[in-house]
Parts: sequence; structure tokens; C-alpha cells
Amino acid sequence: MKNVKYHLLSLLGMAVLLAGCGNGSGSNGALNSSAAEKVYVAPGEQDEFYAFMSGGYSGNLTVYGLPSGRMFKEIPVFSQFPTSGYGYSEETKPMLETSFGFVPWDDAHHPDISQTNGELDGRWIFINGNNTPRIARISLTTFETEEIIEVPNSAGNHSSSFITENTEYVVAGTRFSVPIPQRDMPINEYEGNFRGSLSFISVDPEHGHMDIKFQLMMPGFNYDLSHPGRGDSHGWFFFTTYNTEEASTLQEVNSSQNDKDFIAAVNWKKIEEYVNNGGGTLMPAEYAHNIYDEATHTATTTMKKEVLTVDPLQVPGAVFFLPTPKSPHGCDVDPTGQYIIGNGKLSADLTIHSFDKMIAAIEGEKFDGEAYGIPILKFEDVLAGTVKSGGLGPLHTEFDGEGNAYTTFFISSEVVKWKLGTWEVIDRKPTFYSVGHLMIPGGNSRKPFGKYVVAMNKITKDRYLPTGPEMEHSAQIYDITGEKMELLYDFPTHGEPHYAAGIPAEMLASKSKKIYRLDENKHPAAVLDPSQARVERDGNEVHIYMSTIRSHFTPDNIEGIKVGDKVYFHITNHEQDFDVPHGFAIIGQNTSELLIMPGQTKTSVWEPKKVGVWPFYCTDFCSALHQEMQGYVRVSPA
Ligand code: CUK
Ligand code: CUA
Repeated sequence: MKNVKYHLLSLLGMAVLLAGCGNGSGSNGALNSSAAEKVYVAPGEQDEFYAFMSGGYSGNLTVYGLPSGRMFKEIPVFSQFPTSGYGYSEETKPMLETSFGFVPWDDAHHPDISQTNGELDGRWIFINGNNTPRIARISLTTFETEEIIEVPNSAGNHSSSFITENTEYVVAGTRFSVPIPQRDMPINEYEGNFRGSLSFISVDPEHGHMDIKFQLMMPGFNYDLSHPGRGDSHGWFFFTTYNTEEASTLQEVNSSQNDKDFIAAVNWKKIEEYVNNGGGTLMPAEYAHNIYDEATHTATTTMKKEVLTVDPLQVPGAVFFLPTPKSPHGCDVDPTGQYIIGNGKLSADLTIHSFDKMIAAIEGEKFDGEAYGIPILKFEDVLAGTVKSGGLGPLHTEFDGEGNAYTTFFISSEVVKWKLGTWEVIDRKPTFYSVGHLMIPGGNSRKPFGKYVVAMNKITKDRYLPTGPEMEHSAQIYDITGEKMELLYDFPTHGEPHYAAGIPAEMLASKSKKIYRLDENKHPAAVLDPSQARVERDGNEVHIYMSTIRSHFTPDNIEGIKVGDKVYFHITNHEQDFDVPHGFAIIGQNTSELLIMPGQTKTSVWEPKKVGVWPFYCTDFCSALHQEMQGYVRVSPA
């Protein structure tokens, strides 16, 4: 076994080397004019799909159009964003509060759109922060991050954030197992002492507010990825695991010794019932819950103190392990909910489990031992089939709704199309290079929209003009309407997209919010009429209540400020036209500019250090008199 593993790992290295050799446009992609026509969106015309791509280590979410590959927006989520002042303005700083303090960055991997009856409903999109475990909810009306909840007892929040069929829960699983509760102990005593947690976070159907309903306390494996059951398997959730050896170091020799790791199958409905009947144990746990209120344009943080935990052994029949070769990564469920696909990243074949067979094996109590009291099912009893892919390093699978599945292969750098049920390979196309996730709009729901698959590649190399040592990652869009896939186009992405979620444009565009109404602005420092604009001093704090409209600030010239003061600019944008923000920047400002949307109030703090007369101005070219949007602050000695 070890030899095979070393062989695969060295191939992994080779894929990276080979990537540099891919030259000669003949094999490198789409060259014909029909491909160009398929991605061409003429000036003034609009794309057919929105694609929301995770930003990876940028901590944000980017919005693209498909098929054009044009980037429309970067939505700040876990990272401060100077472009709009997110995470810098007084109103948005609370969004980035955690039990570790202010954490203005994260690593965002898996966006997932809210669903009703297993179909995309376009209300919200959720995404995980991996590093300091958090889940965010973003409104698909305003495209603003509205809520972030921290996940306690978790570390490397990776098997997240996937949504159950009616958005009952957004689910977050731990990648790293850790001591729970955290404590000082030797790392090499990992085995049997570290634990993993799988968090079921309820989503209030009206406002989308999140609340940790329960955390399932699991053995100390790594919980890598997950997906909900749907259709027949609705009520279950599936998680891939690796390091079921519980090695405390994952240098190659120690990990991947087991021939098979597991997919953990969790009957969350059963646990929900247990919890609703008073089951579970409240455990002290500190975590932040941050909510942005659209009426006040302001976020607030609540520190929570405890979380409800559930020991799987207390709920018999709720958790089972399905043996799955070989360090599985992706965990995907087909649109019918019948097939659970585990992609062993150190395996060439794909393992497909059958939900019906799993239920039959559970009912027949046909177990093959247990791990920490959790029954292990027999591999043969739950196996639906194997795809002899011929590829290497399978990672992730999406579905077209026509009975086909598409799996990415990192090492052999390709997308393989195969048929559900017969397991035969239908087509394969190279990616440039070393693809991670892929996305078909709606491709992880009961109703995929088909048409395109987007491959998100890890290595860019020669695809674009060189930009020094660092290249943006590259995405590729393929037409999947025919039997064979056709590569249409490459486009650069931002940060490192892992997963993405796509949705027909018509489901979002018509309900996209165009302005915030000034008469609905409930910000406590809002200036709803320029006559209310004023300067108020309170000790060494100065509050400037300012309004702005093309093409001036009220007030504009401000005197009476002293070195050592803390000056709050509360600025309300009085415009009521779509897409007319005003900006605000003042010399020496060490936070960020503000970008204030029509009807909105935002606040920036400035602590003047030097005596003088200092200008401020609007940073967004808003009218012919934009350059006239200015003012001065006179700063006198303390
Ligand atoms: S992971 Cu990145 S390629 Cu975080 Cu979903 Cu598999
Ligand atoms: Cu307001 Cu430029």
C-alpha cells in the first residue's frame, strides 16, 4: 500500500511540473469561432447566470457572469475591504469580531445558495471561514454580508457550509480535531483524546438568522467535506473523513495507512428529535454572533456562552460509518439523493455508495465492527458501484440533472463525465491546470440547470501574460449541452476559488435591491435633512453629523478640532438614484475611505495628529462637479 501511496504523491508533484509543459494551442483549448460565440455577451447585453466564487485566502466572495466570465463584484465577507470600508467603518467592524478578538481575514471555501424543496431559491448564500471557524450569510438582494456566526469547538471549518433541502440547517464540520474543551496537553496524545465536531446551525426561514442548534461530538478524525441528502435521503448528511488512524502528524508515513477511511452518515432528523425532546448537554463555549441590520445599516456582536452538544452514542441509529477508499476528499450526493460519491484522492476509482443499500444494511444490522461505538457498515453492502475513471486524484463531483456526473481530477488535470447507474466514462477533457472544484449552476441541488461547467484550476502557469511570480488562478468554462464537453473560454479569478455556486440570472436580477430608501434609514446618527447637519463635542470626542449629495458635503469647512481629539464622521448619502455612491477620505486617515450608498449612513473615525488645515474629499467620481466635493478641517493645538 505504501508504495502505491508514494507513487501517487510523486505523481502529484509531476502534475505540477507537467503543467509547465502544456504548450501548443492545438491541445490547449477552444479555438473555433462557435466557442467564441457561445461565451460572447454583446455590449449592453447580460449574462445568463450568476456565478458566486469563493475567494479562498482573500476571505471574500466574488460574483461573475456566465458564460462571459466577467467579474461583477467582490463581496467582502471575512476580510476588511478598503474599497467600501467594510470592516473599517464603525458600522461594519462588529462583523469581524470573534472570541479571539477582531479577526479581519479568513480563508473562504464553499459557498452554497439557500434551497426550498431541494431547489435553489435565491434568498441567501452561505460561505465558511476555514481558519477562525465562522459561517457567513450574504443577502442575494443586497449582495451584502448580513450575518456571521463563529463555530466553537471547531478548527479548520472545512466541511462547511452546505445547506439542507429546505435550508433548515447550514452545516459546519471540523477539519482538524482538537481537544474539546481546549486545554494544555501533549500533541502526541492525540489518539482517543482529540475530537471533531459537526455543527448543525439552524436558519430562521423568515430572516435567515443562524443559531447553533446542536454540535455532534465525533471521534478525532479529519472531517473534510460534506453534502446533504436530498429527495429520499433528505434528513441525512454525509461527511468524508481522513486520518481515521488518528495520527498526530500527517507526514506521509503516518497518515493514509488505512486502506479505507469513512464517509460518516448522520441522520440529523433523528438527532433533531432527540434535541427537541430535551436531549444533549449544554457545554460552556464562547463564540461571537454578528448581525448586520439593514434598517440601521449597523452590525452588532453578541458573545454567546454555551452550546448544546450531542454524543452520538446517546442517539442510537443516528450515525454510521461507510468505508470509503482512500483518504476521500469530495463528498457529493446526486440530484435524486440515491448516490453518495466519495472521491478517494489517493485512489484512481470513484466509490459510489447507495442510500437504499445503506438503509437496508442498517435495518439488517449488518455491521462490520465499530469505531468509538459508532457502527461501521460493510463496504460491499453499501457499494452501488465504482467508476473506473482512468484518472488520478479525484476531488469533486457535480451533476447536470440528465443523469450524468462530472468529476475533477487534480493529478491527471481533467474533468471526467460519467453516467450515474452504469458508471461508464462518457468523456474526459483536460483542464489547464490541476483542477480543484467544479461548478454546474444548481449542480448540487435537486434541479441542476446544466448547460455549463466551470472548472476552477489551481495552477495557471502559461495561460495568461505573466505577472511576476504570482498569477491569479484560472477558471475554465465548458459547454456541456452535448455528449462531449467543449472547452469555451478561460478567465482569471480572484484569490483562490475553491467551490462556487451558480444560479440563473433571472432568479436574482429582478429582486436585486437598487437603493436604500432615505426615509427608511434608522441609523442613530443619520442626518435625514441637511438642516440637521452639525458638529457636537463630548469631551475629546467630536461627532460630525454630515450629509452629502451631488456635489457637496454639509458641513464642509469644520473648525474647532484639536490634536488628540477623536473625530467621528457620520455621513449620510442623500442621493436616491441607483448607483450614485459618494466616497469620503481625509488626509492621514489610517483606517479606510468610506463608500456610502444612496440612503445609507456610514461612520469613519479620524484621530488628527498634526496642527493644520486638512482637506477631505469624495473618492467616487459622482458628477461633473465631483472634483468640487471637498471640505477642510482646521486642527488647532491641544
Ligand atoms: S476544497 Cu479546495 S479543491 Cu476546500 Cu472544497 Cu477541494
Ligand atoms: Cu461625490 Cu464624488
